[in-house]
Amino acid sequence: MTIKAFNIIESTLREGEQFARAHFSPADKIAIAAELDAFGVEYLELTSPSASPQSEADARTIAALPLRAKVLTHTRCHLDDARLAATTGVDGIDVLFGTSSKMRAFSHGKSVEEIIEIGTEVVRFVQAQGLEVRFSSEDSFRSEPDDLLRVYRAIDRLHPQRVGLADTVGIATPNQVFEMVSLVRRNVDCDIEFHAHNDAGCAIANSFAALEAGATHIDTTVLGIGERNGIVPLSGMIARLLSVQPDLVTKYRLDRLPELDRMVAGMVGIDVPFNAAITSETAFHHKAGMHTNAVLNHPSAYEIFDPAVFGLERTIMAGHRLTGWNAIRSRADSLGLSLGEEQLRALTAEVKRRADTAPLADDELDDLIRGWVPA
Ligand code: HCA
Ligand code: CU
Repeated sequence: MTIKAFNIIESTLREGEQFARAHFSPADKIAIAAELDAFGVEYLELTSPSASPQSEADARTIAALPLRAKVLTHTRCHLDDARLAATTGVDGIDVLFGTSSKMRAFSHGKSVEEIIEIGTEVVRFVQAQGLEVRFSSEDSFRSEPDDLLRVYRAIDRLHPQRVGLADTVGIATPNQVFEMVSLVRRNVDCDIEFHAHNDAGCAIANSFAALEAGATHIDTTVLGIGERNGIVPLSGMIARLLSVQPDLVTKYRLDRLPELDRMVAGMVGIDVPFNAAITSETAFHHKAGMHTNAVLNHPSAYEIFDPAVFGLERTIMAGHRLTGWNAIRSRADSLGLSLGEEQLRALTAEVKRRADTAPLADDELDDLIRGWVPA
């Protein structure tokens, strides 16, 4: 199925701030905004100015930067919050209302009619300020589909830029997302945004299913940081699309991803996760003999992306017991040494014997190779 549109609502400066270890200084926020803008995201989403005095000041600062990306802020669906947000100079406001029975019972206590009434008032207010508006329902997948559709249809009649579905608790499966987004697609004319949490490890798969069903905008954060274990990681979403439909992501500066992930990881005091798509330290690292042999013949044997696209290089690990003679030969070649067939096989056996105790560091392996070649 061909995906027609893909826009990123990059929420590191909103959802990302909800990550347990995040506390971005004003300078951090400016650096993140600049890097994401250089990468080419379409939208930046900022914490609500109602959250704290510094959040308000930072929203004004970022809204005033000369960025290509449109700047949005995210608020409760409440006139007071929208009024303040509209004074900050942002291009648009993403408003959020809880539609699930849990939210209606335990949080705001409003009926579907009241949600529509308040939603209409807030959406109209934002539109009257000449700003973009998105209306989203929190916890969409634990809301009654009939309630959701009533709300979305009523809001769609006001012609907002987008309605949003949020899998706030990360409970949805890809098939459920596909069904639900397809249903909403048949019922509204405006664009559709999707926000996926990663509690069950499905955030990227769910967002991809949403795009296949006709969603147009996906929320991401750098490294996926967010509330609990976070949302869709930007690099992961890019990897998913690049492998399926590259035309959707060649508009971005993919070579900036590694630095972007490293920068934000540093700011929140974590390493780039070992299993991050594209930017993990080992994302293009090959180890077992069968793998290294084939990769040395042709990288595409075990790589779906060329690391050069991201400004990266592949690495081949040779000094361990799973190694193969092709990897050892390649290492010897890189030292300018050429080994005969028998020498090579004997050397490989020796590496395996020694590395059975512990892997050899590169310089240990190189010393062994040099010593193996007769002077
Ligand atoms: C939350 C809000 C939100 C909002 C998503 C959206 C969520 O922190 O509960 O506006 O689309 O996950 O529901 O991040
Ligand atoms: Cu969220």
